[in-house]
Amino acid sequence: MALLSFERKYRVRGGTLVGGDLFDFWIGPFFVGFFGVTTAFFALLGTILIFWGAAQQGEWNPWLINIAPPDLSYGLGMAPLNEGGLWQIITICAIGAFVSWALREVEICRKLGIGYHVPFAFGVAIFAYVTLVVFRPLLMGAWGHGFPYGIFSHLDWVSNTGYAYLHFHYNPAHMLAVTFFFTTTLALALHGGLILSAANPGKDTDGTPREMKTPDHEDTFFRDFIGYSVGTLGIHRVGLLLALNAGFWSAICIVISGPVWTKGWPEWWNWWLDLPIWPSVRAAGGM
Ligand code: UQ2
Repeated sequence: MALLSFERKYRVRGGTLVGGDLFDFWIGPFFVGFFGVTTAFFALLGTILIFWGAAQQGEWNPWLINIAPPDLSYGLGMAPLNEGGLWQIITICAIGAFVSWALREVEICRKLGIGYHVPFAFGVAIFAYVTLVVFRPLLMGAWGHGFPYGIFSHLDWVSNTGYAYLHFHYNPAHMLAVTFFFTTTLALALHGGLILSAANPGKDTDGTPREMKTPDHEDTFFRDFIGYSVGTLGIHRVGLLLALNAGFWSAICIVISGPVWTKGWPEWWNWWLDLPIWPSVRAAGGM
């Protein structure tokens, strides 16, 4: 792939966290760096182990491949490879690859002298994953509480885990997470629509194409519409805030299920009925 003319200016040495100049080079358009090497290592090893595990089981239907965590009886110990040990090693590879990927983002940010917002945002996604497969299993005393790696098997895990708490939609942190996911899509739809509307203004009545509009048109649309514009920078702050909260509350809603609350989630709402503010209700026939 050809080097774009403006890219030469940004292909500067330095900014690495590890390895000094040793891995400070590009392969085609891709910055490598120490963490590019570790990303490739962990991603490749983890992927190979998934397919090796599938081969051990004789399962070649991609929908049905399933690498399950160890039985609960193994607790927090290591398990034999074909009894969850593979899941444990693959989990280490996944975390190794995700964290390497985030640190490669950090090195690129340092090279360019920009903020760390992208690796921070990816860090929240990593936090949600690690909460599922490390923090919650640790708190509950067995790796078997992690979720299995497989297309249908992970769906079954989510369904079973939800029913174990009777009705997961009554989980207040789950409510927050879902609301943030939906609001993220609302914000992105508004933003995407607004930008494209200004960039594609259509034609005048006589058919001559209109020139692209400017951000003040974007502000004016929302001022006319709802009396308020959050602004061109503000919408990106709102978007990042919404998206990070979606991932964060996802992690919270699962880590409190078990370690903090073991009953059904509908019952959690009894705190409302248990408030000492209600008049006592007499037995039938009273008043
Ligand atoms: C905006 C603005 C943009 C935008 C959008 C808005 C010019 C290009 C989408 C409107 C957004 C508002 C009012 C906030 C929405 C908040 C939530 C929680 C969905 O004003 O400035 O810049 O893209």
